[in-house]
This record gives sequence, C-alpha cells and structure tokens, in this order.
Amino acid sequence: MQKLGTTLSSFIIDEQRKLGNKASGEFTGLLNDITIACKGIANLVNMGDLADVLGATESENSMGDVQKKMDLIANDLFIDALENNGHCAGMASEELDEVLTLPDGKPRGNYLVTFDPLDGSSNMDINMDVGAIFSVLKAPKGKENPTAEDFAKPGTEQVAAGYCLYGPSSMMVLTTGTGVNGFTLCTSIGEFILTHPDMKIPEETAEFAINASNQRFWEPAVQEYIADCIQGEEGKLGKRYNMRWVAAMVGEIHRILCRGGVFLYPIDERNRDVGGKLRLLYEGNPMAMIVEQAGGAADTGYGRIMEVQPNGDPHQRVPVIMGSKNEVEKILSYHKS
Ligand code: FDP
Repeated sequence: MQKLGTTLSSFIIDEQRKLGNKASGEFTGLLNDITIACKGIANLVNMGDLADVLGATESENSMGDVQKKMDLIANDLFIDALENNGHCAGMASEELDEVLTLPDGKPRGNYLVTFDPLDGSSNMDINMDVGAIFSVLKAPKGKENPTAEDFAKPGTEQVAAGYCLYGPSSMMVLTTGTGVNGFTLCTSIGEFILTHPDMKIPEETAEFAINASNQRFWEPAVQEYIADCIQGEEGKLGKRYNMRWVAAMVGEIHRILCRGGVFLYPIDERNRDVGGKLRLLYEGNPMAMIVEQAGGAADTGYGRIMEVQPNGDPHQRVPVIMGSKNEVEKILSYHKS
C-alpha cells in the first residue's frame, strides 16, 4: 500500500509537541496559515495564463519595481490567510509601502510575519521558477498595532523562516531553528509531504550564481573572486567552476540546499547609496537563517547578515553572499584582503 508520509502539518505539530506544555498551538496555526497562502499561490502559478495571472499591472512597489499581476494576487493571498485567524499581530510585505495593521476587531496573535509573496516575479511570464519567502518574529507584548520599529529586529531573532518554490513541483522549505526540512506538494491530496528531511549544504562547491551582466559595477573583491573562478584550473582557485543564474533567489537557494554553491548579489556602484539590491527583512534574513541552519554561511561581505541591525525602514536592502561555507569564507577573504 502506498503511504502518505509525514505531512507538513503533522511535522509541525510533532515539533511543537517536543516543547511539552509550552506550545499553545498558535505557532502551528500560523505556519498553517502561511501554508494555505502558498498552496493558493501554487495553484494559480501552475495554471498560468489559464488563470489570467500573467503580465504586469500599472502600479509600482515602494522600490520602484513594476508590479506583476501575480505579485499583487500573491500578496493578497498572504494577507487573507494571515489576518483572520488570530495567530499574527502584523505583517510587512515587499509589495506594500508600509507595515500592515490588522483591521479593527480582528484577533491579534503573538507573531509578526514578513514576506516576499512572489520572489523572482520577472520569471512569471516565461513559465520559470518563482517562489515566496517568509520570516516569523515574536510580536511585542500587548501592542494592538505593531509599527515598523517592531519589525526592526536582527535576523538572529527570527523564530522561523521558509520559502515555497513554485518549480516543476512546489516545495516548502522550512526552519524553526532546529535544522531545515523540505516538503513537496502532492497536488492530488493538497498536502505538503516531507521529502527532504534535514537538508544540509555541502561545505565545498565549485558552482557560483551571480548576475554577470553587472560585473563592471561590482566591488573589486567580487570582481577579483569571479575573475579567479572563470580562470578555472589555471587560476588562483585551482579548479573549474560552473555558473547558474535562475534569476529568482528562491531557485538559487534551493539549488544550493540540494547540491551546494554560492549565491551573490553584492553591493555595486549603482545601489551603494541604498545598501544593495535585495531586502533585508523579506529576503536576506529568512534566507540567511535557512542557509545557516543547513550548515552554510550568509554574509554581507562585511559581517553576518543575521547580525545586521535594521534601521527601521522595512525595505532596507543588504548585500548578499550565501551558500557553501568554505566557498563563502573564500569570498570573504577577498573582501578582507
Ligand atoms: P525579482 O526582482 O525578479 O523579484 O527579489 C529580487 C530578485 O528577483 C531575486 O529573486 C533575484 O535573484 C534577483 O532579483 C534577480 O535579479 P536580476 O534582475 O539582476 O537578474
């Protein structure tokens, strides 16, 4: 007889049970809300043009990115799943200018959630990988409407982080601070099933991911490292490298979790004033927690991403270098020298 395996809900309940009578079930409920949003998004992403979700809108987000139709739909699905069940006290989304206050009368929970509801959305219209990234923080006690200041916590204070990859299959990858586990969506029963227990990033790699078209804008340390990778066996690093660029951070990090590698979105001349391209709260911190929990490293080039002190702007950006531990350390040695 075919077995169903461990579902994401039963896995989380089991994890919480290990905490004994300290667990109220609220955290389990919160992760369940996020899972429901991701299932809703997976369904529409899979339907593509049949669900009329491709193409751009006329609006831009606070960073000046043109919003895709599916950016807004995914954002609404996250909000809808999180604002009604009393597990969450406030949200911050890459697609919203300000942090979101729950409507009056809705029950408040003990957690704050930040999310990028559709990461890599420029892949949406070409039927390539996209994803959702989320991070969970503790909400301030007794505060009806948390503000941006309450979200300004370093990544070390996250209680959970995860992403959902919408690729050939949809996968939820989650950490609650005790390792990383991956679940594949079984579309016939509508459940995420544990398929990748205790994911670990190999420490060594010879694969890098960077948008090479930005090469002339990078800092000297990154220019030098990539030039040495391209030199292969003849270069200082003494081995042949491979390159990949999915153009969706979720896809890059998933590949790195599966077979190792490094992903770089460094600071460059054009984004130096704003601190980089990727967002600390929606991308940097959650992915750094996942990568570190899987045995990798995540750094800005100048320090651990999860120790960056947020400045209170929910859209703060950060340079990103993450993946296989020994390779990240190698890149950091270029920064030091
Ligand atoms: P996107 O703007 O399409 O949402 O979130 C930023 C991000 O994608 C990352 O997911 C991705 O790795 C990167 O930007 C792609 O950047 P390029 O436009 O430089 O390819």
